[in-house]
Amino acid sequence: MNQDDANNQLSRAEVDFYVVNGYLGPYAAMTPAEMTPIRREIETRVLNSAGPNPRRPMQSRHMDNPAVYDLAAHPAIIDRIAGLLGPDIVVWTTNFWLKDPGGAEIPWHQDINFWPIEPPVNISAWIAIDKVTVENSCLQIIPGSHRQTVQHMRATADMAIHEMADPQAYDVSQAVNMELKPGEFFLFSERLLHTSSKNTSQKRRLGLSIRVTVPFVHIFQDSHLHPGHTAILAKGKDVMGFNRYGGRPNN
Ligand SMILES: O=C(O)CCC(=O)C(=O)O
Repeated sequence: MNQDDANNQLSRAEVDFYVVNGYLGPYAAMTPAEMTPIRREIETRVLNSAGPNPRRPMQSRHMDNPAVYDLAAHPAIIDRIAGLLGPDIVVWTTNFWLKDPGGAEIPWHQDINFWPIEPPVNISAWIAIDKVTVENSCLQIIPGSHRQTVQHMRATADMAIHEMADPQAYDVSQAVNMELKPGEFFLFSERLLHTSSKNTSQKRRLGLSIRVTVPFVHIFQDSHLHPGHTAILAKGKDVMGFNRYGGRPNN
């Protein structure tokens, strides 16, 4: 085992922490200096161009951009998730979260309320492309909230997504801010309650969510994903054959 492999192995205490709290991290996949050219590539070749999903330009850019593919398949992320989900690992989609100054609030929600996967098994890695602080709307999470499924209801018109968790179902005084340097990420469960406030600063906030599951999960191509969508078999093998995989794009 080389040093990197050893660093990406989760300890028993880290696994226990994830089980109890539904999140883990932050960890560094790379330094802020290493993230600088990747950020430039994303600014010039991803944010200003159409992606594979005609309705969601920020989604599944691992399919058309090699730098995004490399982030999604990064061993610092995938090997740690393998420490929780086992040796066969699928990145089923990716999504950029761009919040310019003035960008709208993402209300408290559990991701699984929105997703086309069955059974509902997922760990997300949210990796910071920009420096992300309370000032420019870092994610907030509620540790332990992944242990129950919460009812969702219609969100208000000023929010960036159409449904939100029932406000009676959680206690915001328990919220933790996930401030990250460029290249840092944290992991969280498909049921962990999370939010990000309106960006009232003058600083852009850009991050990438990498959605990770296992081969026995069906990825349905409903209205969330476009026809022709492909996932990444990031580690191990798929003996089930339900899902479609693509390789690293070469443009
Ligand atoms: O970046 C954000 O503000 C929201 C991210 C999010 O909801 C997610 O990654 O599931």
